[in-house]
Amino acid sequence: MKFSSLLSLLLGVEVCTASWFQRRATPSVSNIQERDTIIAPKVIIITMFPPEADAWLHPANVSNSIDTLLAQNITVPGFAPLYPKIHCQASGEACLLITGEGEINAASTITSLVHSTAFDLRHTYFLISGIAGVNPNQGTLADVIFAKFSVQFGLQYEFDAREMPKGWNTGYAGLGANHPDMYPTATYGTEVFELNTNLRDIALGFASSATLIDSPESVKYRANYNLQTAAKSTPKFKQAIRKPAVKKGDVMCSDVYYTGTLLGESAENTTRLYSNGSATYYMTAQEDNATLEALLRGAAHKVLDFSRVILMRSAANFDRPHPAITSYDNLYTVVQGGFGSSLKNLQITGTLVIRGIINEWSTRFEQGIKPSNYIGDIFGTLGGTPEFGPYIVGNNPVQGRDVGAVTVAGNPVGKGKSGYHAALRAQGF
Ligand SMILES: *[C@@H]1O[C@H](CO)[C@@H](O)[C@H](O)[C@H]1NC(C)=O
Ligand SMILES: *[C@@H]1O[C@H](CO)[C@@H](O)[C@H](O)[C@H]1NC(C)=O
Ligand SMILES: *[C@@H]1O[C@H](CO)[C@@H](O)[C@H](O)[C@H]1NC(C)=O
Ligand SMILES: *[C@H]1O[C@H](CO)[C@@H](O)[C@H](O)[C@H]1NC(C)=O
Ligand SMILES: CC(=O)N[C@H]1CO[C@H](CO)[C@@H](O)[C@@H]1O
Repeated sequence: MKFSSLLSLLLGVEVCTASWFQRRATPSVSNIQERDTIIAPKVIIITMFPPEADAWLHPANVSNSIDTLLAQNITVPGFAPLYPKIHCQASGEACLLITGEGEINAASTITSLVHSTAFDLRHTYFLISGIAGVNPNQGTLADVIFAKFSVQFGLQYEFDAREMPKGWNTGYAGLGANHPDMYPTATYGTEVFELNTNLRDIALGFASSATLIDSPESVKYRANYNLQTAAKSTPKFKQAIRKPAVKKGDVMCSDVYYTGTLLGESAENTTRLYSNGSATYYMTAQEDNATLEALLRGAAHKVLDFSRVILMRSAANFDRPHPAITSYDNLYTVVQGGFGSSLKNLQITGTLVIRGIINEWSTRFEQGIKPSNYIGDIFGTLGGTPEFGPYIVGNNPVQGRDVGAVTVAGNPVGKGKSGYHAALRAQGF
């Protein structure tokens, strides 16, 4: 290629970039300039796809539903191509956005929100509101949970189960680990997030007065989980066969939409392992730790307050089959009837939470709800010491702190028995 044509190519790219920028940026800039005030929402509802949003945007006949969220539609540069706008009440008190599904969409959209000049998010509560799969050992169709932890399943090594090493119960092991039971030795920082439990409990309190919706199909379908194994007279899935309820529970997030008993159990194990036994996998999600990572980065720069995040998920389907059907049937053939009721239950319970926050804004919520537990990520990016993760011996890449631990053969090991054994295994003992 001749130099001149290279130059013109480069210039061409430049011109292209400029016109792209003008085309894309102008509408949003003028959107921002047309308003004389920056919006400081009290609550932003974070949904992932249109059915979750529609439950809020068109809340027909729900008593006490909040004022319409379609009074202002504001384009935010960087939002998903399919969902370019955030929707707000006329007052700006509550807004709603759709991230798009999966972790990449969630992280990109929330990062764009965090850096938008149209909003002041410093006092905003974030209500993540999405449907989920449910672990029948923990809960049932149409349950609504408020989470303390979100754990990331995807950051693992994976063998196809047909080729997995002898003696393994799953094809997955943590990054850097040489066995499924071993704590990962490589951490990306997004494996585990912990949220403000004082706020979680207040939200749960508001939501508990809700009368949850259920469907006749779900009533019938859940009963299948009552099947008893020959050896035992008590049902294996006690929680799966009760009526839907509002509960505490943790989220396991994965881009892969898996189905089946073994992957479900593997996710239970990973959730326990990554959180050092603190988290229990109750609901699935495809976005939450991406959303939480983007919010955490905003919080690290004081753009928003990570103690104001509420994670709510409602069960649309079971993650694994009942004892009489296959995993294939669980995904493809059975009618579980939880989709509509889980969507509705998020809106019913979430409305109580939002009303609670707005009603007691000046007396309680404006100044924030102080957490009494650790909040943040595995690195301790926001300060404090997580009860999970490997960073306790001055090896923290963000904080470099040293909170003391024992050493095996010159190598640092974690607190407790499992840390000790993991370190031994890692060294070939
Ligand atoms: C916002 O968008 C919705 C459709 O998504 C529309 O019905 C509504 O009128 C819009 N609001 C305004 C103020 O334009
Ligand atoms: C989960 O962990 C338990 C206890 O260590 C083990 O018995 C089981 O096989 C594991 N399940 C899977 C699918 O890895
Ligand atoms: C978590 O467990 C791992 C081993 O499983 C250990 O290395 C680590 O130190 C533990 N973290 C904390 C905070 O106890
Ligand atoms: C969030 O968690 C899921 C499931 O554990 C994981 O696959 C994903 O990579 C995590 N996302 C981020 C951005 O860390
Ligand atoms: C089922 C139900 O209550 N439907 C009502 C919803 O609200 C509209 C408008 O107020 C009524 O016309 C419906 O009867």
